[in-house]
Amino acid sequence: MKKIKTQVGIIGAGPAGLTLAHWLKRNGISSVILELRSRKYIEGRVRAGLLEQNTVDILNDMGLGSRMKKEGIEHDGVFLSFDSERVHIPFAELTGGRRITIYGQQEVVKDLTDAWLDQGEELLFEAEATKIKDFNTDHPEIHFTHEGEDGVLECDFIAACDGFHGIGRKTMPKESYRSYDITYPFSWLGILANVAPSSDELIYAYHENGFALHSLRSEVVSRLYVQVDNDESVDNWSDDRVWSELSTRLGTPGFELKEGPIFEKGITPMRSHMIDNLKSGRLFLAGDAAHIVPPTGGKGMNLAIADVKHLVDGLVGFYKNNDTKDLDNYTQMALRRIWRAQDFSNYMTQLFHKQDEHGTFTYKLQKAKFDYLKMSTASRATIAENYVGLPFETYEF
Ligand code: FAS
Ligand code: PHB
Repeated sequence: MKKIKTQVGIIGAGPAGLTLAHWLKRNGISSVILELRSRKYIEGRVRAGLLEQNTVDILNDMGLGSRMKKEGIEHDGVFLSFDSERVHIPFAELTGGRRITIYGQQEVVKDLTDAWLDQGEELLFEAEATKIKDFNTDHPEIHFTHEGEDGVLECDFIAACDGFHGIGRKTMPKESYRSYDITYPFSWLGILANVAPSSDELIYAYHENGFALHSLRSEVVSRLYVQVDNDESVDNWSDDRVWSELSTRLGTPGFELKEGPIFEKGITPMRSHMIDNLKSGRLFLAGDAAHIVPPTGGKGMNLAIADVKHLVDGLVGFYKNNDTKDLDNYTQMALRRIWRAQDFSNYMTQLFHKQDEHGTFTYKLQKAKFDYLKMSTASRATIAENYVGLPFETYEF
């Protein structure tokens, strides 16, 4: 039986778990990360690509942003399109200089994993956490399997950063939380293609055929998404069909979509999910373990890293000042931000996805929302500040 001892046991080497480990170390607090998958798998997993201003600031403050600075692409605005009519949201102008950076989630995971292992810190790959015990005591344990052997990670606190399918949320006492769910009647088919982006900023488009998003990963790699039915299969979407639908849905006078070889194609379901309690005893949840947002607001990874900020405040308060105030307030502080992101992500999803036939009341309401963006600077500023992410201090009310 492997026995490991540390201060904070972390389950999951996603954006939440890795950021937490680094941030705790900067405050002299030790941790060990257990990750179910191999290093190759987690560094190759294609997911988000949009970093809020806060996320960029956190990675830079921790000295982990050097490659992001070199290879990430800063955007000062975004294009919103409805029935081929476009509105530009200049968020840097509308938020006093706050912006987004396009940098693949797997690049963030690579940078944080490299730095963690280069510092000689402990991260067990292909180590599955199987049971969380005694989290209502001051010596909780994570039982895990690794290299065919059972192990126990003894710690003071457990941070379950193990995503939607992890054991963290499943361990939380059912009576300690209420859960909230929306499963949308559509999904996203996403592609990566070796072609230069056709726009220097993202384009979100509502079209009678369905939603489309033009994003990117670099000057030579584009990332694009189309709305598809939930039971859709990638086999029904030839590369030609993907490009012709993207060209139609993103179409507007003067815009030409460049096509190129597609090297990754996958379908992601769309859901809004969350529970309203992120702490039970000395077990804490962060990231997708506690909440899922539809990717239309680009919030997934950013919320995971933002949760960690509040958790670090709590753990530092405990270890440095033997003060449990921020730990006890963790759920309350994190929920304010999570509900904001849930609302914004739902708003963007409702506005830009085909939900009913052209001309129906639902369609007219979507159009009214879009027309409001055209006529009101205040509405554009609302989109801008939510999109780049509100500063942390905004939530201290
Ligand atoms: P993660 O899921 O990233 O990490 C959890 C880790 O825990 C995983 O590495 C997992 O292997 C590990 N784990 C699970 N159970 C374990 C166990 N028992 N023992 C040990 N380890 C365990 N967001 C966007 O904004 N834009 C997008 O385009 C976008 N696309 C997405 C596509 C997909 C398919 C998915 C699932 C999510 C997408 N997201 C997107 C959201 C995504 O970015 C998440 O919000 C982000 O990965 C959350 O980070 P973590 O909470 O760290 O969880
Ligand atoms: C992406 O680049 O993958 C991306 C960008 C914005 C979103 C979702 C995904 O809203």
